[in-house]
Amino acid sequence: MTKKEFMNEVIAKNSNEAEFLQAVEEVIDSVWDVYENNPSFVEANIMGRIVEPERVIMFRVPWVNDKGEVNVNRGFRVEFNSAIGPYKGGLRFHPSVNLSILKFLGFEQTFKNSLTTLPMGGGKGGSDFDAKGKSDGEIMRFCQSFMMELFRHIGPNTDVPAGDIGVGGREIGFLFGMYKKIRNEFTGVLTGKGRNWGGSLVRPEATGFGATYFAKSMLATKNDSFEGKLVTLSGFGNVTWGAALKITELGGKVITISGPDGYILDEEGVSGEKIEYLLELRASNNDVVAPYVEEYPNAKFIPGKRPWEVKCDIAMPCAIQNELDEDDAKLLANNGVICVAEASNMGCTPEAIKVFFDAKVDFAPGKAVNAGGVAVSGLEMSQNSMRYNWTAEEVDERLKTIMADIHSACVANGRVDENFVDYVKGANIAGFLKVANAMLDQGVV
Ligand code: 2IT
Repeated sequence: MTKKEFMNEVIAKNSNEAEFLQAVEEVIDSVWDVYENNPSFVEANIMGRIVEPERVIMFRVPWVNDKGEVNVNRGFRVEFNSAIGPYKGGLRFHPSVNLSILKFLGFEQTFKNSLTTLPMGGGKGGSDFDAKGKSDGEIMRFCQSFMMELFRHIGPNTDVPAGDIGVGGREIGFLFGMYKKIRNEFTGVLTGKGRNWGGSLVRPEATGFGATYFAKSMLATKNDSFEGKLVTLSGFGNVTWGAALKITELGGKVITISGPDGYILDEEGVSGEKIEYLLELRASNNDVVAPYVEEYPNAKFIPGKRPWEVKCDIAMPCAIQNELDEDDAKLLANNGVICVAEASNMGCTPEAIKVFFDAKVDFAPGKAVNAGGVAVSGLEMSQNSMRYNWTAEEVDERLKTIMADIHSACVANGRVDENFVDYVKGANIAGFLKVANAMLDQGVV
């Protein structure tokens, strides 16, 4: 079967799942040669099996709002691949959530988790629940109802969810409390827990810190660094927060953040207390960044636009899939960007990635750049198993080593020439090989 024939079959089977097909196509493009040149992979139909989730669970989530009205949302858990460890991946609560989005995320997670070097399979879940304008009590009742079904499908050796968009420390607390009550078990069934009840130090910062360490390695291949660089970030949640902290520490200046309402341009730099203010913005449950300029009047709010029109040296999308398209990529390239490190999952469209590739701008994909989040989730699982906590320094050192190893794996599998690395290809091949070989060892399951 040719690559094209294979892809056509996947399209026919999943024709209404645009995001999932986008994620599959990227991986197939990168790994097909490696796959075809390994007859045992082809004989075991690894590719046919790897694009099919092992299990998809979809369920009703009923809950009562503060007015006493009965609401219903849709809940999901996509258990994509358990070849190298228990299913592992976040829960996303966002009105855009559907099966296509969770399948793309679960598929990506499988290769990302493989890259971390830790024993974790791939999964993803969530709900189309919209937290905007909801009270804490409503969020708690929703999380409890969600767990009343999810609990029967997960466990510390089976499937270990964590947070993603719309699911942070507060939601993990409500979910964990209900799991513990139903099972009568205190286990490491979720990661991203609070530090007093089994959480790992540095987990909140891990995705943003890890993405910055990865970008630092990309820059280092050109004997460059963050020192004195202008950096544009999108988003204003957990990933943006962690990235802003670490970039500022490394001497870079973060000049933008963004929300669904537009972006903030702060030429003085989003630093110091302004970074902590992001947490306040997020906690307000309004999903807007405009209030930043009321707090810091020297900054500008540009409504309805994305931050990629701002001239910068380094750009790091930190919000959501397909948040940076072909036109955005052209603006960045024409403005002289040298490095684009995707911290969101599939933040750039395929057309945008092609623009970076053609302009020889260093670009690395989310599954490599943002793997620090799930890596520290893996370290949280290790600490829970040991019934022991590492210090922040110990966790951060391990995170640095993991991100450096992922960067090396991308370079080893993606080097094009002396001056250019195809990080997309490198990440996909390195992530794929480990999972494919494990599937081969375990027979047709
Ligand atoms: O996209 C991701 O890697 C996450 N949302 C984190 C998953 C995890 O299990 O920590």
